[in-house]
Amino acid sequence: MKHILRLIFMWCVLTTAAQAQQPVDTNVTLVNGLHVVKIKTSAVCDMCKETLEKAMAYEKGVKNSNLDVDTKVFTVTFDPKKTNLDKLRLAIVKSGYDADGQIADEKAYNNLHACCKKDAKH
Ligand SMILES: [Cu+2]
Repeated sequence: MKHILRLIFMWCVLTTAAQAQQPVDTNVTLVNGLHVVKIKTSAVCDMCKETLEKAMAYEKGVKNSNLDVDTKVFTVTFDPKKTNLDKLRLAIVKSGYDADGQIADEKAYNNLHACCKKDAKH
């Protein structure tokens, strides 16, 4: 009986550990130990693309980033040991763009070029 309890205990520890390795967010996929995340932004043009990709290049732990202007989806590859989704979203918000549900920092947004505003006509 003691033996069985021990086995159950071990199984619990192992499954919990395995789950901890998996990304919690459904938007995240795991590729070679790196996390690839898709963040919905409020980017509207190529200038936004440049701004956001540059901002990501300065972010610690970010390996690669690509913004699709048509879909406004920002794909970021990062090292989960060095950064996380919240930090990436914060960096986007601070650049003046919405990130998923989070609204852009007002000051940064006001500093954006006119063509980069959410309601800009293209
Ligand atoms: Cu723009």
